[in-house]
Amino acid sequence: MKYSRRNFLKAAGVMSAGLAFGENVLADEKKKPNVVIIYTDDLGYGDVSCYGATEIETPNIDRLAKEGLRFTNTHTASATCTPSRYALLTGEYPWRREDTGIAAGDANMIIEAGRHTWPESMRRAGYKTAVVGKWHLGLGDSKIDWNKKIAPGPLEIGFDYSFIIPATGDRVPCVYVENHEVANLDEDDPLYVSFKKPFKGLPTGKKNPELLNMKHSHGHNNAIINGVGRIGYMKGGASAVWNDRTMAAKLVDKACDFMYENKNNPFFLYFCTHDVHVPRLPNEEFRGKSGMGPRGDAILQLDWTVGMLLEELEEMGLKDDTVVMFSSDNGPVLDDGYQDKAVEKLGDHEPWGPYRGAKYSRYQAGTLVPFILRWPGEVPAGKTSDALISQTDLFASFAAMNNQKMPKTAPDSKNVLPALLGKTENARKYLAIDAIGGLAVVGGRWKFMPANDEPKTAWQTGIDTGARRKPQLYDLKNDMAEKNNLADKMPGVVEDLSQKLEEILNG
Ligand code: NG6
Ligand code: CA
Repeated sequence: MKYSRRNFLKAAGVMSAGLAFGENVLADEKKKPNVVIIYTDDLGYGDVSCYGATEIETPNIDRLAKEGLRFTNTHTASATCTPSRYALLTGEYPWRREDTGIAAGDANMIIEAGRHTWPESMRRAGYKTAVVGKWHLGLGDSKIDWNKKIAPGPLEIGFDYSFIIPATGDRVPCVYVENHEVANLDEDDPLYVSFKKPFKGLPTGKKNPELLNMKHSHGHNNAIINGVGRIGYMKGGASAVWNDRTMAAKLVDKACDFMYENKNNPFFLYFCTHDVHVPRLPNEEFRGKSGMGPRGDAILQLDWTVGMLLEELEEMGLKDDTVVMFSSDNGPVLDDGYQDKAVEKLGDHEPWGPYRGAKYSRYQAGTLVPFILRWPGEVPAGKTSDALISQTDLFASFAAMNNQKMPKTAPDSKNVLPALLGKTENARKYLAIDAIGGLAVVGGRWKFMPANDEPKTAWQTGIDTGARRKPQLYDLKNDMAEKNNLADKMPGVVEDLSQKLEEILNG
């Protein structure tokens, strides 16, 4: 036996005495569980059958719910992608900074290199960490040359491995970045990107609509990549251009490789699907299968993705040793810029579930998303929890599980581990969210939205952002669809919640 301090303390029966904070001898006796978070894009509360969808079947996601705990009151930090992801990884509400809105395709890294983030915390606790999939938090710290080393990026904020879509599927460059480099780039065919001007001689969606396989409805009329108009222009890099139709499979493949390579030590995987964001170009296998057009087919592809990851875990014998979480970055949207029949073919499907609003909106459906956590044997199976949770809390909760200290730069992350493990429904008393329509605070049964002058309709999508020139107060217990504004009738509650919001803002 080696006389390490740990073994000595164990042998002496002094398990934790004198240990530095952060060193977790007790947890060490039992293997640390792997942690996988499947973070989907623009998937609504009502988009999956275990959350009430009746027009589409999502058996793999439902299986997670059957074997795990299904949460009904978990909010993203924001009703759009970049700010939600910023909060998830940093533990800081995004509106504390000005540069956390939807990031441009050539945005620089929003999270500072070296910051103590959730993945960094997992790494300090002994995990191997990876991000696979959509990033959308910026890269580099000056104008990016896509043919050279691209840094800082995920590897500078706590990930050991990264394979990412740099921004979104509808923004150039349409290439994967693996660690610090564009994957499969041929140096004889360099890649150039511009968000200002088209490249001479190359077609655009605006000028050459006849070349498009899927037409845009708004925006998305710049470079044509794989027959689809995108935001921004790019030239060259042909060997590196992704295939939209195999994107889901590619991401599954990379994620499974990472898990397999790390099957003998604890791993943390932040797996970000592109589904069901636009452009929706699912694989042939799913085409036409949902009867709802590409958006429904993309939901089926997403369900397949979840199934593949679960199967891989099972095959490796890691099902019981892995915490699997499933959620979304913001609420649902139908037409987000392409004519893909999402509106026309919706039928009776209700992506927002019983809630008001959608992506971009500060009404409930903007930020209230599916959230499932499975940990066989540790977390009750097939139950639901109404605990009020912000995705921002995952950082502090897993840090608590690993006896890791939280940094000061994560002021908005609360430890709700007992609620995540299904031991209690007491989690948060209050949480705040933001959207194109402004901020909102949820406290117990109440939701309050201060008056503001933000646009009432989200740009070109027609979505009601929830912005109003008058304050709004809703009783979520009796009016979950936020129809009946009680602000005039209940000035005391308005006063309390506006004070609470003020405290959060100054906190
Ligand atoms: C909007 C895009 C939308 C989508 C969104 C980001 C237009 C007209 N609309 O600006 O299509 O890309 O940004 O979505 O360009 S998110 O889920 O990543 O936040
Ligand atoms: Ca999104």
